[in-house]
Amino acid sequence: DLDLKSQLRELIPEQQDRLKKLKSEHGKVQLGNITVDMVLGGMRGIIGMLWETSLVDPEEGIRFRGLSIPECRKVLPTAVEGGEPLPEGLLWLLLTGKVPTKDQVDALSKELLARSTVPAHVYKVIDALPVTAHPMTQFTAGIMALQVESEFQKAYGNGLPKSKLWEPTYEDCLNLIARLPPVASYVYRRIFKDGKSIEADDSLDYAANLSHMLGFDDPRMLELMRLHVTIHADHEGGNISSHTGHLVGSALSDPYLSFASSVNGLAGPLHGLANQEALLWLKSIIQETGSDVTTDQLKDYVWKTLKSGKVVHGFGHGVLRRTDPRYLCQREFALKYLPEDPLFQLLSKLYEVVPPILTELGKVKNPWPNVDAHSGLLLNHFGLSETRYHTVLFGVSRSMGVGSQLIWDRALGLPLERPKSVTMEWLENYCKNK
Ligand code: FAM
Repeated sequence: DLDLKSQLRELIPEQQDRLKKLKSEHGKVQLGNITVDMVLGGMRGIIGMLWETSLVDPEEGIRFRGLSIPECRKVLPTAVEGGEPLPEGLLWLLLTGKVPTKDQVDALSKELLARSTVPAHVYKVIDALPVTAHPMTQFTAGIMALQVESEFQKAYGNGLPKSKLWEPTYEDCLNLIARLPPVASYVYRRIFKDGKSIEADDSLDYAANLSHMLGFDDPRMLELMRLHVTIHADHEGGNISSHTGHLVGSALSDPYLSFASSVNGLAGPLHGLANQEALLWLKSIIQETGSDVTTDQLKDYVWKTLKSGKVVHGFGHGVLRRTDPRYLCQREFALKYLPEDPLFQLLSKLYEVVPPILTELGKVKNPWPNVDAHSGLLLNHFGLSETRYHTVLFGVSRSMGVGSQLIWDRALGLPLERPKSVTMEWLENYCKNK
């Protein structure tokens, strides 16, 4: 069957039963102890959320519905033989837990294209901002403007029963995912290309069209965009953008409101904006030292960065304890398509230099590089050199992860999220009595 929504309709009842059984049979099973450190430490390590679409293992990294990144690159349908996966295939996998056929992926590409018309007022909202506004600000403004067409909000207002809320959530999420490439490319062309937008090409898949509308038609760039949109889609539920989308959605805010919140979280430098910061940092090294930088010069530069109170963006992680497989697959891509690129060569040297220094600091739990160390230089290589724009593309991709889980949140009838907070006084008194 080529229709994603009817596949979901079949899957949902069995997953609802599974959740009911889990609750009734194991609801009282303990999942570990919460320490004061965890409460003071940004809830690190507290299991507190159901997230069906992906799971991060600290050593192996992300698995989308059980499949690692190398596995996804093997089994998901591609546009080019032996090439990068089509992100539509990942979306199908996230939603159904099943690897789609090429025909199913092609049908979904067409469906997304058919849903991609952006109402004119959205562009007016973006145009009302100064062209100097950060691309992420222009992007979220566009998402908020898309919200006007939310089917969820209408259906909720009309009293649609809770058990059916997943349907307008599905409609909103697919429309949102479909409309982000034109909105994102509008922002890019408005800021950097004198506002001359490019129409979608009906013959192209989702990521290729995104690249095309940005103004990049090199087949290698189309492959890069397919890889980029695939690997940035989801990273289990606790990262800031995914968690925020899920949290806001739990108030039954519609998917546009929920996802706009995700994107605002993504715009923080410790999260998605790290890709911008990481590339600016690489460029600053070349500017100061030239491209023939020695290992000692690099070590000095890293220490200088740390001593000035900054973090080394693109390194470290809240959950991962090894090199991010999203970094590694981008490294593979670079070795295949741009081994001579000076920024890539610089990053390869930093891959040797930074981890021992971060380890020497003594407090960094993971000294290895994450996804954001690598993504910017790849885009830069093919001409998308406007670093401040890069996080917008992360945002386009993240809509697939946040959207898939939002659909399941409503299908499973997950409740309002409301963890308990306490004051220092409360903790002091509690610990005194222990
Ligand atoms: N450079 C310098 N210091 C670092 C560091 C880095 N790359 N990574 C961690 N630390 C410090 C951290 O600031 C903290 O110091 P204080 O106790 O003085 O505040 C200490 O080491 C312990 O931190 P941690 O437990 O190892 O990490 P957290 O779980 O608190 O934070 C990150 C995780 C990602 C925020 C952190 O590693 C970081 O700031 N990295 C640089 C920014 C970055 O690349 N973010 C992108 C993460 C990503 F994959 C994504 O979300 N897209």
